[in-house]
Amino acid sequence: MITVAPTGAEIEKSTVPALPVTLDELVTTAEQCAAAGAAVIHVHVRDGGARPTLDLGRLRETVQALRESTDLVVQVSTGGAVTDPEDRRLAVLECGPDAASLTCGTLNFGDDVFVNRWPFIVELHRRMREREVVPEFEIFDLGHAAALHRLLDTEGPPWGGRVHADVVCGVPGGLPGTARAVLAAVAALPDGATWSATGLGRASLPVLFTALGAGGHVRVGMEDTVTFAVGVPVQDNAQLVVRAADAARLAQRPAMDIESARAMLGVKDRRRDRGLGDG
Ligand code: KMH
Ligand code: ZN
Repeated sequence: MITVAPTGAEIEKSTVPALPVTLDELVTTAEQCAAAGAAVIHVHVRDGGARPTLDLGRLRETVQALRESTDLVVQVSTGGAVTDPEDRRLAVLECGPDAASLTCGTLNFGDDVFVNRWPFIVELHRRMREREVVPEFEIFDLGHAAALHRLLDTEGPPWGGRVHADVVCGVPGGLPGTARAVLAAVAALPDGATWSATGLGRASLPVLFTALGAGGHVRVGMEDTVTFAVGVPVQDNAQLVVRAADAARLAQRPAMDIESARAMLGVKDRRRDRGLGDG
């Protein structure tokens, strides 16, 4: 399963003009990435000035537009930017997504701190279950895998009953971008969990190949990677999805289609909400 994370909250449009920040750019990106083999889109939105925002109206409009234009699983970020307060991050769940990220602990994030207090993690988990939203548990460090065990032991399974985690490597302050780090984190996940892996920057390819070799799924995109090769900027998100799909084919693990991904993650089918009357 290929997830695309096209935008993120950290990269500036002024330094990376190919970053999709408007609704039109995001929809075009989603269509291109779905055609290239992506099954899930991890969504951050930007405001009119291309700054990260958690504006609920903009999020709702985005979820709706992505659902109308593709069959991709729409996963919104509850991580936001490191400056976003907890109440705004919780409110993201009101935009009607299929899935949402749920980061399982605090870590240094470059020069900043990405704060995820235990009571906040529990609240996100409870609200996702109430709203029938499937979490993707973000594991930026080994202790986050231990926190995931604690969460499931004390609060029970997420909505849909499946546990899917994303191992994120290469954040300065988190897991390094090595095969060994990916495998250590995966070994610490709950039994039966499915997982994907994400590598930032120069960690992209080692992490991609490790995930393919170790039976995992992959996340790629300009949230994490804006350099395609030494000295070569990424052209667009589809280029990264094509590379991941090519690598998966080479590994004889071709990209999972969207319907299989929906079944694996156990997402609720909200596509009739798109108003096409197609049931
Ligand atoms: N932007 C990071 C602070 C997520 O989307 O859930 C958090 C992040 C994780 O990107
Ligand atoms: Zn994100």
